[in-house]
Amino acid sequence: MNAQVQDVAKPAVTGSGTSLRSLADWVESVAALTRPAAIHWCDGSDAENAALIAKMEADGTLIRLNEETNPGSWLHRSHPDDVARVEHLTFVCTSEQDDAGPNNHWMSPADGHAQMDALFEGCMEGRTMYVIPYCMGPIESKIARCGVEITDSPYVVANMRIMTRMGAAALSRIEREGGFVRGLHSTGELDPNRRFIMHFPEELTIKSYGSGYGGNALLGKKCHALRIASHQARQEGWLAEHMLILGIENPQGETHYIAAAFPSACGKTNLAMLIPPEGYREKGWKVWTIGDDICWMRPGPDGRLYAINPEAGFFGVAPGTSAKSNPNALATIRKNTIFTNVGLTADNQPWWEGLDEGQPVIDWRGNDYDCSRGPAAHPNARFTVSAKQCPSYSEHAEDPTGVPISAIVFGGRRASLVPLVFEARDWTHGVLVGAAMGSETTAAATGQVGVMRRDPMAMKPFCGYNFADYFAHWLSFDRPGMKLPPIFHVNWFRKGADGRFLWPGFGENLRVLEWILDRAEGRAGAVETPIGHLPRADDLNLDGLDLDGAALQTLLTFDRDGWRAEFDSLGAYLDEFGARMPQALKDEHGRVVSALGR
Ligand code: GTP
Ligand code: SPV
Ligand code: MN
Repeated sequence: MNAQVQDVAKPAVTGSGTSLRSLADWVESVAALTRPAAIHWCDGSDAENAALIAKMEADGTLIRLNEETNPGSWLHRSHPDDVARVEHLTFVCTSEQDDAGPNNHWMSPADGHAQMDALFEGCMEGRTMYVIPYCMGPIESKIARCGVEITDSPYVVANMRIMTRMGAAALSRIEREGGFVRGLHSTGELDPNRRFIMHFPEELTIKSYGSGYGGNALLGKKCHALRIASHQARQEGWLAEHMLILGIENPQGETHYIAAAFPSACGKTNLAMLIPPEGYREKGWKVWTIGDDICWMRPGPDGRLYAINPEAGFFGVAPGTSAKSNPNALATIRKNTIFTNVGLTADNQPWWEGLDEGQPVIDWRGNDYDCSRGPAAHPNARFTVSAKQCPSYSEHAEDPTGVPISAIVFGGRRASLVPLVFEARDWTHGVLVGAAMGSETTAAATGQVGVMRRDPMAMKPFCGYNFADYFAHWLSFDRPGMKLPPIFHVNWFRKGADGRFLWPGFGENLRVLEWILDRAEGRAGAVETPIGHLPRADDLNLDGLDLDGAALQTLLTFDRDGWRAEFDSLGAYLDEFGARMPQALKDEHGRVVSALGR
C-alpha cells in the first residue's frame, strides 16, 4: 500500500478532538480496529443534534410524529430481535472469576477482549464513528463521574444527549480530571448470535456489540452507572443502586427524600412521578422527582446518606402509562421525545397498550395493527425524554451535593405472600430484606416473563461484582458516626384469588410512603413480626380509599408458614455464595428463622 492510499483511508475527523493524550490515543486505537470512514467528536449542541436527527429521518431510523400533538418527537423501531436487555449475553470480566460471583456471567479479561475485538474488527467500515463525552450526574458535582462512549449509532448519540450531560462541558471535565470510563459500542449486524455486552471493571471499560437497544447500547446507563460504578463504589465507600429518588413535601412544607429499588418494569418511574390522591393534594402534599432509575449515594459529613441521580433523562416504559396511572409522565413526553417500539395512530401519534385515548393502526414492527398478532406496542416499548420536562422535577435534582435520604425502600413484583409494606428492625436486617428480594421477571429483559427469581436489591442484572461482597459492602455502612435511614419493603403487586391486584397502587402508594416517613420519625404504629414491623389498618391513612376489608386484611397479614418456606429457600440461595457470604448476614438469616419457629 503506498502513502497516498493510506491517506485516503484515514477517516475524516469533525468536531473538537481532545487535548487529553490518553483519550486521543484510545480513539485512535479504536478507529484502527473498527476502520470508520469518519470520526465525529460530539459537542452536544442543538445544531449537531438537528443534523443527526435530519440524517436519521432521511434514512428511516427515525419517523417524525404528529407535529401538532407531539412536537419535536420521533419514533424509532429497533430490530424485532433487539428489544430488551440481554442478560444471558452480558458478562463481567474480572481477573478472578470469584470476583464476578455466581450472580454474573464471567469470562477472563483476555478472552473477553479477544472475543469482542474480533467482532469489532472493521465493523465501522463506511460508517461514522461518534465520540460521546458524557457526565453522569450534575457537571459540577463531586459525586458525578465521566465517561466516553464510542459508537457507530446516531440513535445512541441522540439518546445519550437526553440521558446524560453530553458534549463540550463533559469533555472539559474529562480533560481536567484525566480519568474516564471507556465504552465501545457498535450495532454490528444486530445478529443475536453476534451480540455481547462485556464489562471490564478493573479497567473501567465496557465493550458492547450487536444491539442498538436501551441498556445494551446507551452505555452510560446500566453498564457504566451501575455495573462499573458499583465496582468503583465498593472501592471508594459509596453505593451505586438501581433506585428511584423522590421527595415528599408534607403540608408543613418539609421535604423528605426516599430512595427505592424495584426491579426493571416494577414501578420506579411511576413512583418517582407520583401524584398524591385528592385528599392529600387538598391538604398540601406534593411529590418531587429526583430520579427514576439510578441512584448514587454516599455518606455526608453528618453521617447521613446523600443521593444524586446520575442521569439527565428518563428511558421509561411506555405501556401502562396513562393520564390515570402517570399523568406527570404523559405531560413530560408531550414534546421532544424519542419513542422506541410503540404503535401509531392514523394521524401519526404514538400509541401503546394502557393509553386511554386513540386507536392503533400500525404496530411496533411497522405492520398494520391486527390484535390477533399481539400488542400494538412492544411490552418493553420506551420513551426517552429530558427530566427537565417533567412537571414534578425537583429544584434540588441538580444539587451537586445530592439530597439526604430519610428512608430506603426495597420492593418486588410478588403475587403472593409478601405484605404491602413492612419495616426492617435495623440496618443488618434491612440488608437481609434487600438480599431476600424476589420478583417476577418482566419484558425489560429477553426471556420468560412472570417467573419468580431472586433479585437482591433489584441489582441481579446490574451488580458488577460478587453479591457476597456487595452485601458485605452494604453491611459496612453500619459503623459509628453514621446516621443511616431505616429500610422498608413494599409490594404493590399482591394478587387476589381472581388474579387481580389487591392494592390500587400508583398515586395511592403515597399512603404507604406517609407511614414509612412517619416510622422514620418514630411517629407511626406497627406490630412486630419475625419479618419486621407491619402496619395495622389503623396505622395507615386510608381516608377516601375504596378498598374492601378482605383485601386490606390480606395485604397486611403476616403468613408464618409461607415465610418459613421463603426463608428456607433464601438460606439455600445465600449458601450458593459459599464462604464469601458475610457471616453477619447468615446470622441474621438464622435469627429470623428461629423467630419464625418450626
Ligand atoms: P425500568 O425502567 O425497567 O427500570 O422500570 P420501572 O421500575 O421504572 O417501572 P415503571 O414505573 O415503568 O412501571 C412498569 C409497569 O408497572 C408499568 O406497566 C406500570 O403501569 C406498572 N406499575 C407501576 N406502578 C404500579 C403500581 O403501583 N401498581 C400496579 N398494579 N402497577 C404498577
Ligand atoms: C431496565 O431494564 O431496568 C431499564 C431499561 O431501566 S434499560 O435501559 O434497557 O436497562
Ligand atoms: Mn431500570
